[in-house]
Amino acid sequence: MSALAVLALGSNLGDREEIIRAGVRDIAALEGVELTAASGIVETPALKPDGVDTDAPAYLNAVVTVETTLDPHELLRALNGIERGHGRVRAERWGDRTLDIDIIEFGGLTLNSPDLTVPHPRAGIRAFVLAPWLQVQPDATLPALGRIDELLAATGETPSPYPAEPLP
Ligand code: A4P
Ligand code: MG
Repeated sequence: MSALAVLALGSNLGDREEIIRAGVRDIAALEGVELTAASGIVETPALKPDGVDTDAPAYLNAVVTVETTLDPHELLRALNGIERGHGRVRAERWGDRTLDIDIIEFGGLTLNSPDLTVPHPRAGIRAFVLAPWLQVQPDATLPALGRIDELLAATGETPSPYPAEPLP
């Protein structure tokens, strides 16, 4: 049995483009994971718990889809391992980071466990997730929220495409 999962990558420290690129390569190399699509890269100002922080380094974000035989928790552990491999240090909530990989969607499942909430609870209001996601799954929907093209329009934001060769 395999499931289609949607993963979002973000980086605002270090060589952001190379880190996103290496993160996608690492995901593709995971046992039990096949990369099926990758978006372009977008650049947006850092969103902090108090709002947008233009003094913090800006983020690059991208979204990939994978077909996986791992279960959601196995996938989360594998992704956390990739983050650690890129020097991720967890200090403050929504703090600057070399690499963040979030599970946005997993096979249409709804999951609420202490360490994993799927779909990602904030995906539906984040243009930096919705815009690249729309590139790889134009007809995607979020349970209870609806079509991601309409959710993106509702944010009123248009993340800037970041000039880069296609991922990975
Ligand atoms: N966790 C629960 N559900 C999930 C999920 N679906 N995917 C748990 C991944 N992890 C999930 O995450 C904390 C814990 O969430 C994990 O240990 C995992 O068990 P974290 O990566 O350590 O910390 P975080 O990312 O700072 O926390 P959080 O609340 O997930 O942050 P968000 O909401 O992902 O926001 N601004 C821009 N422009 N671009 C960004 O990408 N990202 C964030 C992080 C803030 N501002 C940003 C961006
Ligand atoms: Mg995270």
